[in-house]
Formats: sequence, C-alpha cells, structure tokens
Amino acid sequence: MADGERKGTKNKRILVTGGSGLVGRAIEQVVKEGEGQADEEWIFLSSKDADLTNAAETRALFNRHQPTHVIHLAAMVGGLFRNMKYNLDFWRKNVHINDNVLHSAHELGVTKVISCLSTCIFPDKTTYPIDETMIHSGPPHSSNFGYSYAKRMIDIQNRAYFEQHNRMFTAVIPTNVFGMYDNFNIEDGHVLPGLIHKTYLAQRNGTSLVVWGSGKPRRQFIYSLDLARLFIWVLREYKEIEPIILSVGEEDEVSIKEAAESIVAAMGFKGEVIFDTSKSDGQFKKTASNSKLRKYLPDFKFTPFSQAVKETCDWFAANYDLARK
Ligand code: NAP
Ligand code: GFB
Repeated sequence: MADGERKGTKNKRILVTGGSGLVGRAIEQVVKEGEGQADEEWIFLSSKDADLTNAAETRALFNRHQPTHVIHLAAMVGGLFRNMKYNLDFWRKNVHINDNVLHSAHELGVTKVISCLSTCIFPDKTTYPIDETMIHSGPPHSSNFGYSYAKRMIDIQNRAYFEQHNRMFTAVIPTNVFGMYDNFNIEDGHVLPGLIHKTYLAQRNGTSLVVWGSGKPRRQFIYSLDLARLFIWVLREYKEIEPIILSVGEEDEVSIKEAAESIVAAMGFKGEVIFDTSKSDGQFKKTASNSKLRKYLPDFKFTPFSQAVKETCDWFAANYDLARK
C-alpha cells in the first residue's frame, strides 16, 4: 500500500495512542463489548507502532492510518514516587509526544482529537472543589511539576489550534484511574495497583502489608471501565474545546488508608498493615468537582468503589504472570 492510501471501508477511523495501557485497554474492552459502532474502525497503538517522541515516526504512523478521530492517551505516566524522581523526563517526553501527535493530527485534518490531562496538574494551593477553570491559576504540586506543566500545555495547544485553524482539539481531565492492565510496578506505579501488588505478595509470603506515607491523603478514584465509557461519550457528544473533568463525585473521595482497607478486604488479607511515614504523602488532596460532567450526564452510574477494587484484585491474582509489574 502506498503511504496515505487507506485500508478498509469504514468512514470513521479512530486512532487510540497509548492503546496498550490501562485506559487504552479499558476503551478496547468496552468497544468490543458493544460501545463501538458499525461505521467505526478502532486502532489501538503501543510504542511498538511508533515512538511518538519522534516527529517523523509519528507522521508516518498518521500517514499509514489516516485517522478521522484520535483519542490521545500515550504519555510517560507514573505514580508519586516515579514523578518525584524524573520530573525532567516527564516534561520532555510528554511535551514531544503531545506536540507530535497534535501537529500530525492538524496536518492530516483529523476531525477531532481528545487528549488527556489529569486532576493532579491543578494548582497545589487552591480552593476546593477544583474545577475546569482553575488549570493555570497557580503552580502545581512540587512532586510532579514536570508532568503537570507538560499536560497543561495540551490545553494551551488545543486553544491555539482552534483559534488559528478552527481545529476541534479538546481534552478530558481524569482523576486517579485504576483497573485491569494497570502498571502494578511497586516503585513506579500508582497507589492502588502498588497496594494490590504488595498485598498479593504479603499474603503469599506471610509478611506485613506496608502502606507508604501516613494514609491520611485523600483521592477520588475512577474505575478504568467507567472512564472508558465516558471517553466514548466525549468522542461522540462533547463539543467544547475547554476540557472536562471525568471523576467520581467529591462525596466518593477516600483516604489512602480507606483505599488500603478496601484492598485488604477484597483480597481477604489477614496480616498486619503498617504505615511507613518515612515515605512521602505527596499532595494531601486534589478534590475535583464533576458538576460539569453531571450537567451533561446526570444519570451516569459509576461502579461502586469496593466492586471495582474487587474486580481489579481478582484480575491481578488470576493474571499475575502477565500483569505489568
Ligand atoms: P499507561 O498504562 O502507562 O500507558 C501508557 C501508554 O502510552 C502505553 O500504551 C504506552 O505504550 C504508551 N506510550 C508511552 N510512551 C510512548 C511513546 N514514546 N510512544 C508511543 N507510545 C507511548 O498509562 P495510562 O494510565 O493508561 O494513562 C493514559 C493517559 O491517561 C495518559 O495520558 C495519562 O497521563 C492519563 N491519566 C492517567 C491517570 C492514571 O491514574 N493512570 C490519571 C489521569 C490521567 P507501551 O505499552 O508500548 O509502553
Ligand atoms: O497514585 P499515587 O502514587 O500518586 O498516590 P498521586 C500517592 C499516595 O499514595 C501518597 C500513598 O500519599 C503515597 O504515600 N501510597 C501508599 C502509595 N502506599 C503507596 C504505594 O504502594 N504506592 C504509591 N504509589 N503510593 C499522581 C501524580 O499523584 O497522580 C501523577 O504524581 C499522576 O502525575 C497520578 O497524575 C494520577 O495521586 O499522589
């Protein structure tokens, strides 16, 4: 096939960058389970398809697939401790990935791009609840300034592509995501997969479960399958350039200690739970409002936290050998 020639006959070709990750795999699952439409071709990518920090590889990938829509998930991602170690890498890699993807989408005339910010990029000193208008109103928490500023630039780029070229490039702002196919690496991953992995090992080895920090910080957690369903809605119905927070409500915020207790219950762990307060707590809270989402989708049902944790724990135990860890 000559470059630029299209395979297939579907009139919507949806390219999912970062398709092999936690969020990408959840979107693939809900599409396969019926959320996809007959006139759509879904293409889920990993870094094996192209290193998106490389402009030429990114352009060649876009040429090959000629997407009409892009869900842009690809990023250097990690939990608090990975961010604290590699702020420069989080900045550089993500700025290059984002600029390459958005500019290739512009050059190919992609109809709509949905990129990903995060509730952890908002100002650290702020009023609560956080909402979409507050992204740039102060510096982010010191632990992840590289990632946060790189993500904030997506919002700036989206506005610039709209003003200069009328491009429909928008973004969503998920809160902490968890679920199957997460990164369960204890050093680099996020808190829930880290605690699930540590609880699994403590149970197998008859040792204590060590929770890092005081357990006092508070988080809102969204199940990856719920986020995936919201992504499909954003793809089809959301028409604003302004980003939209995709999160459970403020009332669903839990402490790290409560989250650990949910995992312990889900896995039937009977051993000792210890809090290692020599480890950083990171941001105390980043309570976000989902009222903008609720105006659009007042009846959307989030999976109850304990059920989502149980499903994730069961998946991890059943797939321990293949899980990213
Ligand atoms: P993830 O599981 O770490 O997956 C990252 C994805 O990006 C993988 O598919 C990875 O490909 C791809 N990728 C990384 N570097 C790449 C490169 N240089 N070239 C091409 N592809 C590359 O991440 P996730 O948790 O699904 O996050 C997806 C998006 O949601 C990210 O933009 C993240 O910032 C955002 N987000 C995540 C959370 C969360 O709690 N997880 C919260 C808010 C926002 P390989 O598989 O080949 O490595
Ligand atoms: O998910 P997490 O690593 O990142 O959560 P953030 C960190 C919180 O969980 C801190 C506690 O209070 C940690 O002390 N914690 C307890 C643990 N046990 C563990 C454990 O085993 N592993 C980990 N990782 N934490 C991230 C941002 O902030 O949020 C990223 O740094 C990203 O950029 C992500 O956006 C969504 O929620 O603190």
